[in-house]
Amino acid sequence: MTTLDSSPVTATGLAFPAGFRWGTATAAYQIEGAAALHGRTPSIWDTFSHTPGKVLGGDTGDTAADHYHRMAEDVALLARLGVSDYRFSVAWPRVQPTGRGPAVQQGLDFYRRLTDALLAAGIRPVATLYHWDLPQDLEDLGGWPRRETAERFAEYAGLVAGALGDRVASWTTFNEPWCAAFLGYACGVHAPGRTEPESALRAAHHFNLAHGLGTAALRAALPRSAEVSLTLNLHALRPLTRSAADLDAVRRIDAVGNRIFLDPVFHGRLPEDLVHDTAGVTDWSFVRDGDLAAAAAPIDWLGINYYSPTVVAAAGPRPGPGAGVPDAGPSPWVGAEEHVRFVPAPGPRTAMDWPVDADGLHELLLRLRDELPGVPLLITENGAAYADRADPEGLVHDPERIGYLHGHLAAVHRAIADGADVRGYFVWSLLDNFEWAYGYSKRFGLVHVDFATQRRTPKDSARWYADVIARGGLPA
Ligand code: IFM
Repeated sequence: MTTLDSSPVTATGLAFPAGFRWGTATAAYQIEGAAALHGRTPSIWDTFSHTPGKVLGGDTGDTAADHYHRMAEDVALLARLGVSDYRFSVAWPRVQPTGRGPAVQQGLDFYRRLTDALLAAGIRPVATLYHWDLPQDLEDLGGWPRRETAERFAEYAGLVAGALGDRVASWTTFNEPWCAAFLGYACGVHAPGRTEPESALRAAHHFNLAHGLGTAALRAALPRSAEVSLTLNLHALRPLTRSAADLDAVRRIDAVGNRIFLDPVFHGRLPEDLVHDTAGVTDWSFVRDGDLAAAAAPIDWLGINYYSPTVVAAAGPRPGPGAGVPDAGPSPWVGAEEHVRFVPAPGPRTAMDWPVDADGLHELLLRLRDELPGVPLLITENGAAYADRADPEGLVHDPERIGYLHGHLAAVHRAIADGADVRGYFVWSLLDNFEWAYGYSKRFGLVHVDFATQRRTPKDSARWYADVIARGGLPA
């Protein structure tokens, strides 16, 4: 298999360490389609996307990028990129439809075929067990705010590891539990669309618990050499000013955005200030003895998903009634919402309206270098959406994405030079896909997908990334 027109390997500009893992990432609901095939039952995202008004344009993941049927073509695209690793997620409702009981073999067979094809192409499969698609049956019983969901997850983890552990050596329990807990249960812009602040805190705790129980289940089912990890979308926070009030606003967002996961998973404790800040919402009595020790089961690396930094300031005086300020709707920042405001960062923006700021990634990596010594890091997602179009020759020119990726890879390189133990980098995403509440309106792929025909067209950024991988770094 030849790589995508990469230029010959010449002198490198910024060389990455030998063995650096180069990859791309996807998630099941965003690409697979085949939503009702071979025993798969609805997940919370099927229900949510089929609820009018929840997803832009009424888009659903019913067909998505039809990866379920085009898996071989997509693995061939990965091989042409020359990646060493591919990060994908397993759809829980495809392999254990009701969230309990035996696995559906046809569901597992899909992931057996996928991982076999990856291994045949010399690509290491990196399997994420949960990228937001909870079986609807488990949500109907209470979802993540209910403790039993964590126990169900551990059973599911053991079941998938038992089936795929002979071919998958790299595992991640959860992708971005912050989004699943707070966007799903506090502000409701993600599935299951609930707006219950206490439920969001319960969900966050049960994600930590499920991560720990799931890690134990994976270790029990996998060979000792297997890696177990967790991926967090840590917020790279900056105060607007160095004032005490702005620094306190950052502390609050750090507690409910970052330390709510970092402290249990790496230190076996809850952040005391978070417990204090959220006292009006919950007494945290749902945390039982032993839960935090379970959450702190050792892992092999931490995955970081980074897109842009967050600038935070203290909230100003609240406008009085009739001040003409629109109601912003429920906030995901439980316990902090009254005290903080978010300030748009300056500079260029992606199609998501997210600022392009690679320094935020460097800052985050140095923070983790200092706070989590000895924990290897992988950038499990980084990328950008732009309004890509195929030109009459069928080419997709995406210079902004190349600029974005180049800048962020340079930031990773700088962080490594500064002592951060970063072992790999995965572009989000391989393919244009279902971007959650934005439906198909945002394109993150290295490969353009025409959703009417499912035709795949590698963008210029795919050729650029293949060249970076072939060189082992950024061109001078
Ligand atoms: O598409 C998502 C992905 O599912 C999780 N991380 C952020 C991406 C872009 O929004």
